[in-house]
Amino acid sequence: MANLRVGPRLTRVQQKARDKGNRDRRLWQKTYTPGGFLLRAREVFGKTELQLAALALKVDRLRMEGLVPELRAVSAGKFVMGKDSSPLLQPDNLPVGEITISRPFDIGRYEVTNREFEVFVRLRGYENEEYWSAEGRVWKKEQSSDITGPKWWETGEHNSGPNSPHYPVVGVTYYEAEAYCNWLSRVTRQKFRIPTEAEGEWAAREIDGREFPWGNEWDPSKVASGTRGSQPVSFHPEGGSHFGAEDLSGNVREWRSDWYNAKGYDPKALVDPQGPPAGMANLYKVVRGGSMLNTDRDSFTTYRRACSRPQDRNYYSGFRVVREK
Ligand SMILES: [Ca+2]
Repeated sequence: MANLRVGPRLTRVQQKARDKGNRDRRLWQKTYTPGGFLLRAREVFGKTELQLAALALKVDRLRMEGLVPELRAVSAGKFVMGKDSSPLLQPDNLPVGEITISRPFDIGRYEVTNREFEVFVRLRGYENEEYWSAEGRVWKKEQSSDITGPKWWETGEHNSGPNSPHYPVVGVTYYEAEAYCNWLSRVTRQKFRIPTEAEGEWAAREIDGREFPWGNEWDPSKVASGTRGSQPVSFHPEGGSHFGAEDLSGNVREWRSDWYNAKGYDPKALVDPQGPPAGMANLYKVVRGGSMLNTDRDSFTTYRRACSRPQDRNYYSGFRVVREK
């Protein structure tokens, strides 16, 4: 009988190597979904985050984008921040001043989603202290049990957790949002952070000083409002801003990096304002945009301010990122 075997005879060692190569290829194909790649690579190959980051960047930079929230470009520019002629005048909206945003930046098209935040959680971002500010580490230590994810992450309440991938992440303190940005910066070697109040208002308001991100007319159909729970982030594209960021008003309210001063803005801080310095009895961070719990138009104006303690975890609060250029 003729020998029907095709190809050279493989030694046992070569067969093992071939089988392992096939397994790795299958695994690679299976896990090559955005974000999923890093998760599986860590679980299966036991690589550190920095090794993974280097690998991901080397292998395919474009696919890495799946890890990064979708972004929209925002130009530098000047705009009038604050409001002095609202029927419901808020003293914290004063003084009105022309603000310069000196550098263009990118802003998240949407609020950060559970799906995006899940990568941070599963890569043990909560356990890795280097992503956390000193205040964030203190907050974690003060909790009665170890914090390994946002509030309601495990139970799935309030559209939280991995079973609600396209909903905004909620139940995160300012510190958790900040740690996520630090982690994302480390993994991508780019600079991500929480927007300043001025950056967020500029991204929503643009040069024409509009009342709402989409224009001057109040239209509740353009905003996630008056619902008991949050909505998936892509539900209101018609409510997007000039720069293409959506849900800047409504859905979940969003952390800003500035400390809040109820007496208003610093009249001298006119170029890239950062808010009042820490340590001046500031207990609250700025939050912006109103949430799905609100129904009145004023909550959704581009200039309306609100505040929250940085350690607060609410089901109507989340955040979005900016990326520096
Ligand atoms: Ca929002």
